[in-house]
Amino acid sequence: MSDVTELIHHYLRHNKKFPHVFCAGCGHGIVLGSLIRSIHGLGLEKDDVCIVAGIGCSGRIAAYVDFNTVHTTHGRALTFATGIKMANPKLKVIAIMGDGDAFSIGGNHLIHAARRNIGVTALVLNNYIYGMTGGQCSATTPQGANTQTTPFGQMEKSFDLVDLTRAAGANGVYRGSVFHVNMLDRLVSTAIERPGFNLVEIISPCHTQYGRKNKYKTAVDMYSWLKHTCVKREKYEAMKPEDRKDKLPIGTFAEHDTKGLEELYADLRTSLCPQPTEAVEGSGK
Ligand SMILES: Cc1ncc(C[n+]2csc(CCOP(=O)(O)OP(=O)(O)O)c2C)c(N)n1
Ligand code: SF4
Repeated sequence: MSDVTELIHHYLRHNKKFPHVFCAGCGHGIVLGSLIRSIHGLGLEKDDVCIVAGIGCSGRIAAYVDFNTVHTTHGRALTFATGIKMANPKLKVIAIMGDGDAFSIGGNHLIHAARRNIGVTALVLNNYIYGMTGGQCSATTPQGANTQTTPFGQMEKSFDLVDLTRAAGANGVYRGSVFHVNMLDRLVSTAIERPGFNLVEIISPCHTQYGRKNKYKTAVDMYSWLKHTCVKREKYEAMKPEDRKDKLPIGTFAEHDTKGLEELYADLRTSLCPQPTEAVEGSGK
């Protein structure tokens, strides 16, 4: 059995939940592979991990992997993830969300999860659109882009997920792309390993709903765009401002070692009650 087949058999609910729903060429399948390789590479046991997802094509990933999994409601993955982490801090809790899920309907939960620095890894699969429901615009749809709900071009400005999450106080902020898979594996592994709230924005193209309305008719067109648009952060910062136009930096944007909320909470409990009181035999207590 090849290494890849072994991983598939070990980590996927391959005999229950497949065939998958992703369109051929969708970036979300590449993220699924990266997630599995990262968890495997970190040597985590399946029961050490809890995957929490919202609703969307991206959210289907939770159904396919054989960890503890919770497929929650649209926009609320981080609320469930926060509760799970506070109840069982030993779990590696990973929330998987689309841009609509995380930054449109779920935007409020996202900024507060970052502010609280709760020990959750957030993987945001940004395809600039609501993929599952037919291609409505989201909070990350670029200005001028055509969508089902902006047939004359998006007029609103879009969020920069890296800037927003960094400003909200997350410990770790990263951006990767599904075209740059080795780097993506490294970023996802780092975000899982580190303390506090760590977010990876993953540019994961949807040619079906976004690309075909915006001059990228095929998946290949979208991957070619990723190849030419994404540049490593260090290289991007060394570029002249006029050369940065239409480029997207990828890599590490923030990395702090602050304790996560669940660790601060455990410290507080210890300080309030240094030695657990033992029940006195026969006292009924
Ligand atoms: C409360 C609620 N509102 C709206 C919906 C409908 N809905 C399901 S998925 C989705 C958008 C998904 O887009 P995104 O999160 O970007 O993920 P993608 O499908 O692009 O991966 C919407 C609006 C819902 N299920 N629940
Ligand atoms: S609609 Fe878009 S996001 Fe959904 S599976 Fe197809 S390509 Fe992927």
